[in-house]
Amino acid sequence: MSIVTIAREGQIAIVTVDNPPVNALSQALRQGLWDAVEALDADPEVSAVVLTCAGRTFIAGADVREFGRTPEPPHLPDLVARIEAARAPWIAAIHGSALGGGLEVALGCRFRVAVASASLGLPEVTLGIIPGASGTVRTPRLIGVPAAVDLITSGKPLRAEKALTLGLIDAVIAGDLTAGAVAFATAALANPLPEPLSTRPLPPEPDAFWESQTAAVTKAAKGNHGPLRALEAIRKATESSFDEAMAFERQTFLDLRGSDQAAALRAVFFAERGATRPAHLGEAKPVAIARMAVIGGGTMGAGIAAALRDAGLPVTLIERDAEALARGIANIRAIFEGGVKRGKLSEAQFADRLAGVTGSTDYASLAKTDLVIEAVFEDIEVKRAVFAQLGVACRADAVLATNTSYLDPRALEAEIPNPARFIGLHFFSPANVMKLLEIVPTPATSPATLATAFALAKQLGKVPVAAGICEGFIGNRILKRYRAAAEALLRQGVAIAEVDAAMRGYGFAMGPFEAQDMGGLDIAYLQREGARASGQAVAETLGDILVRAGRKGQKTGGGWYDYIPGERKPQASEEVARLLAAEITAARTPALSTPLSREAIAETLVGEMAAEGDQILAEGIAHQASDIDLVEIHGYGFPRWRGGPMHARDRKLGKV
Ligand code: 3H9
Repeated sequence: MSIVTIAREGQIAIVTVDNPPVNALSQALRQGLWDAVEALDADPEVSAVVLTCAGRTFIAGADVREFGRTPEPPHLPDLVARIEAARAPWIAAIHGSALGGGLEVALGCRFRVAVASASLGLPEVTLGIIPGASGTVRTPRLIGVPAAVDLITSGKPLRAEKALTLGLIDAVIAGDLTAGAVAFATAALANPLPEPLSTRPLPPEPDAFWESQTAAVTKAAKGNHGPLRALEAIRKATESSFDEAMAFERQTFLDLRGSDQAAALRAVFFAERGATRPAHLGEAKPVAIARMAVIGGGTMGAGIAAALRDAGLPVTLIERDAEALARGIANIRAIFEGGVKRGKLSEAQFADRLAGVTGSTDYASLAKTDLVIEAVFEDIEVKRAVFAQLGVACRADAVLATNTSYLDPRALEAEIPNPARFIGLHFFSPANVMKLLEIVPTPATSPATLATAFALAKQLGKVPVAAGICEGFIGNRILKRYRAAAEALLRQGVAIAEVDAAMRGYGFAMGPFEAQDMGGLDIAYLQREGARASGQAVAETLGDILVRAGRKGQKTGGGWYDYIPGERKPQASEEVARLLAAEITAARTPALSTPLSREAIAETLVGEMAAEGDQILAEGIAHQASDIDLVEIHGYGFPRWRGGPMHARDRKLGKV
């Protein structure tokens, strides 16, 4: 069947695109649409054309899989211009998403209508590029420069109502979209047609506008170069002719398409889409989950409960006594209150979130629960006791999960009958915000339980990654190596602040030492001490010296840095220099003969992360390199536009 078909309703032609899964603008689709314009132009009976799409969405954009190849005609900018120049006006009828090239096709149409649930946007900057088919040139002519700047440089889609307010669409259609669009077209034909966007004027903005926008966009982009280049293209559109602006946009688009950032962001795009249904799941089907419970209402448990409620799942919180339960419920409430304060939740949504939380101190209340997530104190005996109780209280087929970040989950499954339904679900704090979910099956975990964990992740909007069992799973194991490598640099004479500045320069929000100061040095210290107490040989770290001197981070007024009370700005610490002097000058590691550049520091540390990743892959702890990249990006603040440590290293080596 053809991917573009034409039907007629009186004088109105209906062009339907059917190119699953998301009607992306492959060469074949561009050609199909081009041919449709030509055919309809040649038909004098046609007075308007409704462009609609089959399946779950309108055109979701250019076909990203074609970005690695030489572009083939008809090129998208030409197609958009061809639609705009068509003899009879085209009307885009939008459902699902009109994104990137999809919205640009709609901008070539004389009118745009959409159902209320539709979203419209130009997300190109999230792929390291800019709109390449007139997005930066036609959009400001339609909705004005400030709104176009917001839409294009943020890459965030808008819902139909907002799009209507801005003038991006002409009507929101209730009921059947095609019928509504045909009715809209019939009514529109009774009036003079609006001018095509390419011939509408676009007055320039003052320099001060561009200066303030440049500052704001640079700050928000955090190293991603797409938004700033998009801003330049929009400015060009206001200061030169339509054709000159189109040429500038096209050139910028083509330059960026082959850039390292675009390659990285594309790799992450596909890795994320593959993550929710990885090949290793095979044909296994998830079990249905309706009733959920969380054990433990501390920071982690409350965050998990909030994440479940955000996804609309009812949750029971279990605590050991009434007082702890009240604290746990208060923790959950505080998360939702924060949502209201930041304008993310309405009062009604707040009430609904809380209404779906039930508290109990009695495990017997879990008799009908389908999935339980344990999030109590990270102590094997405490957790064992919880699973012993869950084993008695829950149905034999209820999925039982632990949120442990370091402990061996096999030690916990021994407590329950039928360990096939046991699994590790490692959330990251704050669990209602962080996207990463490490899913840790044991050898006993059944395929259905594993599939259920992935289905839950999708429902929660998380990025799931399967991890094998080892200390720290994927993420914390790499973190340990990263921190050790950062300490090794200090021993070679690199300054603490220099390492942090290098990693900020690379794109992290914080360097390894300032991040430890914020989170507290004592957690990792206690883990090392625990391992030492159990007879393991754990090397002494520089962090151990600081914790023993009472320097646990910001909360104790100092860690790797000093802090002025009430402030978060790190200050170089003479005490730290004194405490570490002996270690650093002990010349266990030869000092560097020439200082390392910040680029070299970052490359060293990212190389160490990737080397640990190689080891993790070799041991079968991760299924694929892109999973490791997703862990780092979504759990540890690795800059997305670098693609993760594995991608960044491989790109440097010319392998990807
Ligand atoms: C652009 O348009 C540039 C132009 O300005 C200039 C050109 C000159 N291409 O996300 P899902 C696949 S840049 C190819 O799970 P959902 C995806 O890999 C583009 N494939 O579905 C997956 O494949 P598989 C601007 C694509 O319902 C399947 O479709 N557009 C593309 O949760 C389902 O995807 C964007 O950035 C694509 N463009 O969400 C939009 N998009 O099944 C990107 C998706 O084999 N797309 N696939 O794994 C999205 O945001 C979401 O896919 C969407 C649907 C919201 C549309």
